[in-house]
Amino acid sequence: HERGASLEPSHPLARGPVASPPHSVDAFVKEFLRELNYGQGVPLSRSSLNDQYLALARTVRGYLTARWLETARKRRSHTERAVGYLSAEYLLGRQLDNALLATDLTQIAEDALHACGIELDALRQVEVEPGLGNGGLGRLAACFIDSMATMGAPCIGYGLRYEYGIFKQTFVDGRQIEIPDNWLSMGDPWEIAHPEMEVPVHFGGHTERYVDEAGRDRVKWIHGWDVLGIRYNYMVPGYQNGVVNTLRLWRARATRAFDLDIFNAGDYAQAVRSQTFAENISKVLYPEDSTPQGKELRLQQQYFFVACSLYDFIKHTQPTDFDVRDLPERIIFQLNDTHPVIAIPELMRLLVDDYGLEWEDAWGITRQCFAYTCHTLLPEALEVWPVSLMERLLPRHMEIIYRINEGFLDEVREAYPGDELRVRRMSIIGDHPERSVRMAHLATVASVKVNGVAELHSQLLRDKVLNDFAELWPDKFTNVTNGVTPRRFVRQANPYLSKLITDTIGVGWVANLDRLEELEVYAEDEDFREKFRAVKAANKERITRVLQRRDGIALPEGHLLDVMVKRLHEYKRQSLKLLHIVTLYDGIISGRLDPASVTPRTVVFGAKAAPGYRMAKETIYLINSAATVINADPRVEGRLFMAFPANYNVTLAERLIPAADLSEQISLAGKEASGTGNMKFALNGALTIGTDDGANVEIRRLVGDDNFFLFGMDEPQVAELQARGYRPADYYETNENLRSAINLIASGHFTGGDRDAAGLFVGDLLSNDAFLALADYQSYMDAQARVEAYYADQEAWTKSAILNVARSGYFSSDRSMRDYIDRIWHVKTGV
Ligand code: B1H
Repeated sequence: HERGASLEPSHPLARGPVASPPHSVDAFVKEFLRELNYGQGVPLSRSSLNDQYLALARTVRGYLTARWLETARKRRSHTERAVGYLSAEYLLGRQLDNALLATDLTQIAEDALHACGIELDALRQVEVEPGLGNGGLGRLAACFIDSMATMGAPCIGYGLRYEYGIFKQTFVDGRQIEIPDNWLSMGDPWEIAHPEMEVPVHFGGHTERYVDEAGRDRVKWIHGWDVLGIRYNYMVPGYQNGVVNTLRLWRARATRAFDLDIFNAGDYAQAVRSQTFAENISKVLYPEDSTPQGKELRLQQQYFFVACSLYDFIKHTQPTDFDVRDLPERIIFQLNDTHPVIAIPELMRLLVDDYGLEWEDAWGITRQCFAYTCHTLLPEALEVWPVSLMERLLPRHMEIIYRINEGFLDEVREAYPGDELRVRRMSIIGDHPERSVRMAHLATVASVKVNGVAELHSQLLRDKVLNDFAELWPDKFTNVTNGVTPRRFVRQANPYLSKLITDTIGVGWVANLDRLEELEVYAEDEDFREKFRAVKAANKERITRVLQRRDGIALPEGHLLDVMVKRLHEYKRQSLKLLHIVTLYDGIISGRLDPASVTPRTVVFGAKAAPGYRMAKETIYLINSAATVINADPRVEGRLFMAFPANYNVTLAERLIPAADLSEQISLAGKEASGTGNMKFALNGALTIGTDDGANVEIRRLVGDDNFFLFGMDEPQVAELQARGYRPADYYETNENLRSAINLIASGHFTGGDRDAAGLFVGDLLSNDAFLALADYQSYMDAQARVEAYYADQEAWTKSAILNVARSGYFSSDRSMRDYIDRIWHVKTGV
């Protein structure tokens, strides 16, 4: 206990970083026990599983922190351009395994825990996954930041630290019930809070004009109310490369000034209530996927996180003498859909009002700092905000948007003199049904590049949704096909397949997925095929254990495993999948189909419905009802089985996808922007049955027609049928199997005799069917018959499965990031 010399700020130890603890079992045990004893405050002998998990997570976090500090130090020493990924969602999934893999500590941790009498696997189960996203869009953001770290590219992810993530789904009598996801209740060992780093964010009020000392006309925003943004850092480790990037999520806290006024007025209760009001901003993730709800709180969330992020980037990551005119050399903000698009007027406001730049100069800078990714084609999914709401909540931003629009419409009029219809179509302000801001137009006008997320999607964006803009600025539009991280979705999720691949071609594929090509020749190798089948079988055993423990579901053995997991949405057509199963079942019980001729098949569904989406919830209820009846019917002779485990999430995906034989990607052509589940299945050796939609098009082209079950209309055929006038009843009347299946559902057979319970579903199919399920029904049934025939030849099936793996390296999110870097961001890697 001697007194050491005090450290000068310039001393190497003060400048950090401190070296990582050594990679040895002994060192790990020591660190772990230190976290348990002095962090959790318990001795090993009295520690709970949660204590042990938290101590383990903090131990691993320690190893990451050393690399994180080092990465940050290196980044500060140069001025390379970085990517600021702005996303309202990050669907991260569990962190522990990913962190262990990135630091190559899995074996050491296992041995170290073993020495303490603890099983690593038991601690893995304790982790609650952070579900800060809805589906594909949020998961994509998580894959992208993983890839950026693995490529050593400078990237900060910015988003919201929701106190409640995507709801937990349970079923009561087959109906979805939502339970709040209180994911932070046991403490989150992965976050590093910085309550002292407060960013003020303003709302409401009005604007005033004034003349500054230099005699220039300026605008002042007199704020109505404020909140504070509190910084939470998460580490994003690259795969065994020493790089750890940052994900920075914001939590809202009431300002002190805000409630002090009220305290002083003597109303304590009101003061506490207003605190709650401010803190509501980061309270909960909106559970709508693909269909924004236009709620005021949602706009507050969007502006809140974007304002914090821009401020943080300029004030906290750049040197104090930083000149905002250099922003385009330092940052490119990627807008993950329109949710963060309010960042555009916010940057204009900072440059013009706070930094005193001239409008034209500020606009010149802003136009270089953003790029926009569109994730949809559904017209109802394009975000708009009523002008009245914008004026009330963000009056200065509304003025700025008007001015941006004026300049833009001048440009349009100059390019197309006299074409006022076009001007109206392209305007950032729409008039119907009420005056509102079209966020996709604002994003397109201000961005360097606009991209879709798969080839077909980008083409439809150019040709349809944003056609006027593509005509005006053809070079602005580009495609970047989505990808998924092979670290989480192959290496971690499928250890058996990973071992087989590594034993065969070496370990390089994990960070260079193109190397899977080297597996191609092994499709012809009988011994390899045998091993590949053994991997699938082992994964099926694993998912059987998982579903037994998690849901009490007993999967039958030896079935074709047919999986449809994704958000419940009409355009994705879970209804069509249900019609397929009911047709088989109906055939069996009516004697038209010999059960012995049906390929034994288990269909697994996973899907959450937005809480307010009636049709989606009815579909869930019908699937559950059909499962109960079909699974219990002895006439089926065990050849059909349906499972619908509740609460499909990243953790379940990691267990389920590696076991699948057949991947259902059956959206109506032209509706699914890309899909990313489709890629995860192909990479894990499932064959796809799918339409020519989203990234399915590219999957089929790469894996080959012989290894993909294509069905249904393509997009031009869909457009043509809709133009002709689609009548679902025509298909019902002329297709006997279809009619019989629908009649069986309508009769109440699955709903305990209650015809009304199936009424909404059946009524809509027969009279509306907006996504043409009936039109694609026969084609889908035929394709399923081809699946059955092909599955009977296990050697052929296995060959195709291997070729799916070997030819899907393109779908690594590392490749997506490479494309963004080359075509849009132009940032350096390996730093
Ligand atoms: C996708 C969304 C989405 N597209 C609004 N759009 C949301 C829209 O909370 N909201 O209001 C949330 C999500 N999500 C998906 O993005 C596409 O449907 C998929 O096809 C695509 O693969 C994925 C990633 O690009």
